[in-house]
Amino acid sequence: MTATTYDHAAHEGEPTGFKRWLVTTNHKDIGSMYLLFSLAMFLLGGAMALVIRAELFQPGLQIVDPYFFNQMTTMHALVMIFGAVMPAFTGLANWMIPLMVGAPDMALPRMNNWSFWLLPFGFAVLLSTLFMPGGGPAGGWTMYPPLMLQTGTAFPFVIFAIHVLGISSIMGSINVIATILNMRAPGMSLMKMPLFVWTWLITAYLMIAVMPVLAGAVTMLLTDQYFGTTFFSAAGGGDPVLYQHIFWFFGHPEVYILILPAFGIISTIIPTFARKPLFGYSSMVYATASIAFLSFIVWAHHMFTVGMPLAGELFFMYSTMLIAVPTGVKVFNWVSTMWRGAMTFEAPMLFALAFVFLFTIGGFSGLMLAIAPADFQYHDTYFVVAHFHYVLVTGAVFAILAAAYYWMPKWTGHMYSERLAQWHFWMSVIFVNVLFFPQHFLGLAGMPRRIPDYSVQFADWNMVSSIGGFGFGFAQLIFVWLLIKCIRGGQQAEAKAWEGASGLEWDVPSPAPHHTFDTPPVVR
Ligand code: HEM
Ligand SMILES: [Cu+2]
Repeated sequence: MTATTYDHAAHEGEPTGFKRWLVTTNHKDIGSMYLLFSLAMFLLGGAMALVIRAELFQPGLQIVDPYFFNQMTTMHALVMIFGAVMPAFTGLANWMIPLMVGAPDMALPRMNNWSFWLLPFGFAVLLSTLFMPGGGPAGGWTMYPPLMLQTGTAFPFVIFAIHVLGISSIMGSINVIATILNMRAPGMSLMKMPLFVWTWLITAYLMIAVMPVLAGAVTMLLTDQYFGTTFFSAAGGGDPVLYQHIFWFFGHPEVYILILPAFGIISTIIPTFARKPLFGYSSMVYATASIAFLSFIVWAHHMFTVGMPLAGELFFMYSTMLIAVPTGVKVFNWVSTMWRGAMTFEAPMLFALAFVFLFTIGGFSGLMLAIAPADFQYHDTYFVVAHFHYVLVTGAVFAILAAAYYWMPKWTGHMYSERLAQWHFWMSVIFVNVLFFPQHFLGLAGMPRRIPDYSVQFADWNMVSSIGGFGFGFAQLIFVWLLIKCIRGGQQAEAKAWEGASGLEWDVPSPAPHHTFDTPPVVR
């Protein structure tokens, strides 16, 4: 290695304009790109959801052709999962993990650049399929055969896009693990790491374990379609249920990939605004690890109705219920942290509190779905849709919004407008319940999911749900407006923007300079 002197402030000779962003290896630049990309995908996926809710406003077929409706349900899920929630977490990881562990950057900065830039490419391919002959994929985000094999020209492009997105996730995860394990400041032992770092470490291992399984599943679809294999075709000795097993062996850990970093965020924010240290730090770490382990042995709760042997139904039912134990530990710890705390209710705390209440509702409906005989009733109804939107929207998305408010002063150097943020929160929390709570009733009454038309007895709650959908969508525009305002100016943020905050990220100025911790801080 040669020693180089490097002018940190001026960046002489470095590209400017678009090229600067194209070639950047700085974790803060890359973090910002991930976050903005995620916001763009959140708005696009939201627009797709509004197409769905507009069509479902009334019974009958009014606005879109049913085939396009199916493309919207499929693409909405793929865009939200792979484009909005996962990149938002990776953006937060990029920005915050080096700051939280006292590292100058991510361990593998060039790979970091590559992980990000694969994303817009993968999504360009995926979204372009909507304009291909036969349209985009329409068989649901789970891509079950034989239905998925009816996709037109789009078929191989969708599979290629999934591979690209998977590679991006795996590279991002390798980077997170390498950074956490090798770049911690002296004194920062594993059990002193902030919980956001812990939850991400565990998430990264989950991702490396299961993204290849998804890649395998979709590659088998590809060879079934074009190369004469019959993995999933009974006519050739295969079995379509095999696909479901492989997909959900990926799919269930995936839903925890979408929630564990959120747990880390909530465990960071609640202590700050309750002005008390987190209750039960080490039990939080062990609970996260237990959830990650259990997530590998519950997958068939998504397929209780395929005709498994009774022993299988029981195994997957009880193992799924077991997840409620570590999850309960977490909720208990969050509540105990607040107990007798000196709480204030700025936007990050409001979103975190809403998370604790509403994510728990999603956990309870999950437990209902885990009861195998009951799931025969609920499976593939709107009850499932209500369940996963509580855990994903009021869970994952609310945590991401909480994190955005919490660290926005660190990113931009300005305090956001608390007045707009309160509007955003209250509009969001009201409308999101108007949107998703009635879907429980629809599901229990038997309304199937993924349909463009429905029987008239479902009309009232669908209308309510659609009104909630448009309200929630509109509320997010407040956030966009607030964000633009905060980037452009506003009250100067202090290094430690929140009175009760702790952690190394609050030791560096706001906005965080381009390079931080060139000399590692020492953690006692
Ligand atoms: C408290 C723990 C949880 C339990 C017991 C649970 C249980 C279940 C069960 C049994 C199903 C299958 C329902 C059916 O199709 O009939 C399901 C579906 C689903 N869950 Fe959960 N769940 C839990 C937490 C979560 C979390 C944390 C997430 C994501 C952040 C999540 C996301 C989903 C999704 C996306 C589906 C639907 C997948 C699909 O069919 O498209 N769940 N859950
Ligand atoms: Cu699951």
